[in-house]
Amino acid sequence: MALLPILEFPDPRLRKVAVPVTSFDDGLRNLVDNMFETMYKAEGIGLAATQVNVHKRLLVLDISEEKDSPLVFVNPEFEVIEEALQEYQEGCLSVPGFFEEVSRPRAIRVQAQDPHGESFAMEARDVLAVCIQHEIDHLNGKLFVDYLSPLKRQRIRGKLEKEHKKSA
Ligand code: QAP
Ligand code: CO
Repeated sequence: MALLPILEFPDPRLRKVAVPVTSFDDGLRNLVDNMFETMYKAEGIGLAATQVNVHKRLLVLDISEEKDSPLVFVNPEFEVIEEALQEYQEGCLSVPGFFEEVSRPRAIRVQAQDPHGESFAMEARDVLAVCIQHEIDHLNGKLFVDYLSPLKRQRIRGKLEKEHKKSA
């Protein structure tokens, strides 16, 4: 297994739209393992392939306290089943150090494939629904900071650019 570098906002590669996964092979399963290792090490609850500069439609997450409930979604699609919005304080491994309230539909139905190409569907609500919507946004080149005011987004961008210059 290997740790993968995580792209950070405002890296333009985070804006790429990921393409569907078509081969369900050992390469894909190795990528999934590396994404989990990277996510757990960074103490994240979700990671999309886009964030590790792989522009394919897959994401991993684990919202459990014990970090023993890994979930993989390949080629995920969702529909809203409860329009009511919930506010949640979101963060992102690609926007380190910043957490802001974002509103999203409270419950969704997700269809996806597993790493072997088997299709499944599930309903998700609360934090799980937030996390899945946040990660699918990444696959479409979208970040949680896009839901904030331009002023807030610009401040976050400025602070992260400064950090990046320091460590460059
Ligand atoms: C997306 O985010 C998410 O800034 C996953 O310093 C977030 O795992 C979905 C993290 C909230 C639902 C609710 C961020 C760790 C992790 C940071 C993450 C940080 C350390 C973010
Ligand atoms: Co994120």
